[in-house]
Amino acid sequence: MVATLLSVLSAFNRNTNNREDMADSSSSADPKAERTFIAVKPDGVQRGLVGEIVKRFEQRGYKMVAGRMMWASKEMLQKHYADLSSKPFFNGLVEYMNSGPIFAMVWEGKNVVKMGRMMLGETNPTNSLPGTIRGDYCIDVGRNICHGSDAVDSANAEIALWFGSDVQEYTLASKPWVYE
Ligand code: DAT
Ligand code: MG
Repeated sequence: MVATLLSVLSAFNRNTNNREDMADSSSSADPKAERTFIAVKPDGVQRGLVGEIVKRFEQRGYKMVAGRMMWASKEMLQKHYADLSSKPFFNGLVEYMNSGPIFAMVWEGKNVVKMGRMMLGETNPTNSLPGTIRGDYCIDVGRNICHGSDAVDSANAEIALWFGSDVQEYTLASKPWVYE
């Protein structure tokens, strides 16, 4: 009985601990492997909404391939928001984003850039429908609790800026139950 249990356990370890077994070899050519950069902003972190935002992406079926609490420097944030540098709200935006730690993530899955934006809601929470993250949890545009990349190219640039290549390649056990 004990021997049987041990052999089952060791087979389980072989199957779950081998990184090559877990790697998704098809990922680079796979449309399901699109990635986006999502961040819970300092107000979202302070308001205890990290878990809620993670939960929504997990529940949808997306796969988190990177996630880290970071307190970004102003230089980093100026790079991240470089295309907004001429806007009157730019300095305030950088101050706000630098006011505390953020929870930065990379999520992977089919159409995740576009779907991630839909899940976040509109930039101005006033225009965000209930059911979206911003529509459910915030009011002012300058406290809109989350960031999501707006296109595949910007997503790839943001992932490189925030995580470099420190992104995990693995297959989620639920994959065949999420994708047909
Ligand atoms: P998004 O975050 O939806 O991609 P964005 O890239 O245009 O929107 O702007 C980045 C952030 O800057 C946004 O999340 C909140 C802030 N912001 C945008 N427009 C603003 C405005 N008119 N006044 C104040 N802050 C603004
Ligand atoms: Mg944007």
